[in-house]
Amino acid sequence: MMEHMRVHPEVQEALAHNRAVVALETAVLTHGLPYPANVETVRDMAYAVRSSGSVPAVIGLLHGDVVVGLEPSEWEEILVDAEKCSIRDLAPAIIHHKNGGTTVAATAYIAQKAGIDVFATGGIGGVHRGASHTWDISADLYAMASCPIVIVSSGAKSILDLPKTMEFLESMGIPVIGYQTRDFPGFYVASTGLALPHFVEDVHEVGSMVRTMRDLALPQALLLVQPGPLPVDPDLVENLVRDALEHAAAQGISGKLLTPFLLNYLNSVAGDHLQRANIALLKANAALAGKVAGALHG
Ligand code: PSU
Ligand code: MN
Repeated sequence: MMEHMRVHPEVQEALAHNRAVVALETAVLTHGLPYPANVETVRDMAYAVRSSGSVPAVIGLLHGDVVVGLEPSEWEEILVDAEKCSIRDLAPAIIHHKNGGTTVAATAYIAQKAGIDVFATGGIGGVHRGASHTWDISADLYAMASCPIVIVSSGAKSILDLPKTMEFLESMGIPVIGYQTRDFPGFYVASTGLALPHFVEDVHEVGSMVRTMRDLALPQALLLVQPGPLPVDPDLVENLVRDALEHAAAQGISGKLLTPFLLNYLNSVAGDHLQRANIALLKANAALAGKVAGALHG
């Protein structure tokens, strides 16, 4: 156990008895959804994990403590005001006693250190459009190369350069596995037209793959992807993304602020429509992650 890490007793108990636990990310909520919709969403995600027979562990930083399994009474405090914490932000945020929403990179790292092997999120970070000039490539991709954990997501948003993101995943040796799909989903969009190299039909197959990766001592995460249940029209999304990117460029937004800026822009101009799709896929991914954890620990 690390000095700066606090694990919820229920999560500790489940891990000690080899029962199914699912980590839930918080940057997607602190920086991807407005308050108070983010509080309702984390509650629904935790409920979805429990309904599929697993214990939820919401991960984030509270006053500089890395918390694995935030209490419902603590959700509000983080979701109303927190910094976005990727891996490089962890130590600075801890020593300055900050609240933090942890990204896919930071959550995968923390969860895996705590002994959790399944994690649910919305979309992963990836290679940004224009990366050949900006070098903006999410730390999520590097973290996935060295954190052996199952990450359940709906692919990546079309704010990114998705073909380059897929290439990068391949270079890093990260298996991208379609859950009952053969196409890489694009978050709001059910299919990006990018073919997946591998797919599975049920969670038992995922369990077998994970056990095989362990047997081979592979260090990578397994990225399991499924389309969201409320897909949005691809042309609509593409137009909004182009708009959002133009606004970001005009305002000189870059670095860690870029992803939240684009997400907020999409949420604010498209209104309910995209937000409903976003929330629906987060719940669906939490439910699937609960089943995957059950297959690994049942
Ligand atoms: N992509 C999404 N939704 C999100 C994020 C990315 O479609 O909410 C969030 C996640 O928390 C992800 C992070 O880990 O942004 C990646 O940020 P960056 O690109 O700055 O690494
Ligand atoms: Mn970035």
